[in-house]
Amino acid sequence: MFNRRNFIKSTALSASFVALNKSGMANVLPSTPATAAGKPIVISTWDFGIAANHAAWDVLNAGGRALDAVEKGVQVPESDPNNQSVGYGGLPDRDGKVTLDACIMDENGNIGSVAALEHIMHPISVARMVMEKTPHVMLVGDGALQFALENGFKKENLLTPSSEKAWKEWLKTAKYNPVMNIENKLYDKAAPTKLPGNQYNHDTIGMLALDAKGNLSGACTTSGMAYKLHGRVGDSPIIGAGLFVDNEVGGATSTGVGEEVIRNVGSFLVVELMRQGYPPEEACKEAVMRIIKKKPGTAQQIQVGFLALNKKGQYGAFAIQKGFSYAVCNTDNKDLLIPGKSYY
Ligand code: SD4
Repeated sequence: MFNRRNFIKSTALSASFVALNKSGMANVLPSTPATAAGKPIVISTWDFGIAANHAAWDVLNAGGRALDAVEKGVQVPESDPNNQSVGYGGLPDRDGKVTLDACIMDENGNIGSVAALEHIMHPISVARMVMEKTPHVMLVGDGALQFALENGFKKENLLTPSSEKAWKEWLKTAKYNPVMNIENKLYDKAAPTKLPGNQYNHDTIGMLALDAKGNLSGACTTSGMAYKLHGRVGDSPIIGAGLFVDNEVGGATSTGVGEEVIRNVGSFLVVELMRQGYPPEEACKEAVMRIIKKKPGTAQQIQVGFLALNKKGQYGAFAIQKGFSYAVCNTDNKDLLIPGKSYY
């Protein structure tokens, strides 16, 4: 149960940001200015989030719903063949199959998710359809594909020649062993623009939006860890891990090694910390610290980043490793790219 003593203990890391007033409630000292009421905002992970935000912004700026904005937004990297970590063009699993994970959450707590889905360009839209047209919240594998095809989605080959080539190169030396966060090692330092994402790491797009009515929604989509075991599911389609939205408080999303995010129910944790009074960046930092504390050895080798947006339009992020970035779009800034702070 929540009590003042535990709250003070759990917020020790954030003492300079959160002060308690006389009644024991948190006074929030925001890390970013609040968005004026009625002013929408969208934020998303990595530098490819800039283009995705533009598509979301078109919806928000026209007075549209945050849910529509995040779906439209993340569709951009999903259909970009040059983005090797989301949707079409994503690096395959170790069997050469491109398998996609995605989820979506709206302002009313509705959720939809697909995992290990093959052959569909926009898994986020299948996830939305699961949310809106079925009594379920999650479909996986063949069942998710069957549902998509029954509902008019087209079956496509998502493995691009360059991703197939990269996979075949990997097969030569990998001994068929999946490697955690291999995306780090795939980064081509000689030609950094060849791969999407920011320095040393690139994966999932997680997007959070606040619309003019003050409602929040979020979306998360990825082709997951490159050369993973066939059937491996990461955090991205798991509500509470890769994404969580509470319209009273805020939303959070994650990128990086999904196993560690799932272990700590990361995005739910970030939102609950914001409910307790943590500013977004501090909430993300605390979630990162839980991962580091639980598995310090593993944490040195991997990247995980959290991104959060609260109900007032304040945002922030924190990652384990350097190199994480996120994109912000609102009335004042269309192409803001912010380097995420990190533990290392
Ligand atoms: C996942 N968070 O599937 C995603 C993205 C990723 O290495 O592949 N990370 O875990």
